[in-house]
Amino acid sequence: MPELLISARAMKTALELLRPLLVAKGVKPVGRVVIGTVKGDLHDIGKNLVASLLEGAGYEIIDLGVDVPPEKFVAVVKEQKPRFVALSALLTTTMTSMRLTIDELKKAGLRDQVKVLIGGAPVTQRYADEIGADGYSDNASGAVGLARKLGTN
Ligand code: B12
Repeated sequence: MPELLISARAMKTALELLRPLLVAKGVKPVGRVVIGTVKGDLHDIGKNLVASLLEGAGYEIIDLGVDVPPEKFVAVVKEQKPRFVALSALLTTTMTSMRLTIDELKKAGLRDQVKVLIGGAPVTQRYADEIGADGYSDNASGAVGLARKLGTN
């Protein structure tokens, strides 16, 4: 565990240095992504990896951090009009917040405006299908592939 946390911190610092090189100056973003770890969940290493790879692939990232309630996702989708909402969960107990977030997007009449991507260790394609997410991947480069497949703004 200590080694994992130390390497995550090293990765974060390195990515801050690499960010300006990865994101080519003046290039129009290919799409906007709102990303966060769902309510009740504080794990962010995988979410940060996904955000960094998407950013490197030209997406504009709005990172809401961890423990993000469904209402927050809804409010930001309303305001920022992203193409994608990317949800991360690492606990079996917080996976249910993914379903709640999708339900809240539906209630707010926003579900058709965004593609919802989900991931995290306990999440599966079967769960994605069950809750009506648009895409699932078990890794960060897969998240980029999904975003490309599902289209830009
Ligand atoms: C690191 C860690 C922690 C750290 C988190 C630090 C941080 N800043 O993230 C700390 C110590 C804080 C922690 C706390 C807890 N943890 Co913890 N933790 C882990 C651990 C060891 C590694 C997770 C990780 O970072 N993996 C590395 C990253 C790169 O992988 P990843 O997150 O899966 O992400 C990849 C993919 O899943 C995917 N992906 C991820 N998100 C998304 C999103 C999208 C849209 C897409 C497409 C893809 C995608 O791409 C990523 C890159 O490849 C796991 C064990 C494990 N093997 O997973 C336990 C684990 C997740 N934790 C667990 C538990 C129980 C807890 C605690 C409840 C412990 C406690 N009793 O306090 C708390 C919960 C706190 C909370 N409310 O969230 C359990 C969960 C069990 C379960 N079935 O739910 C696990 C599985 C450990 C275990 N075997 O028991 N934890």
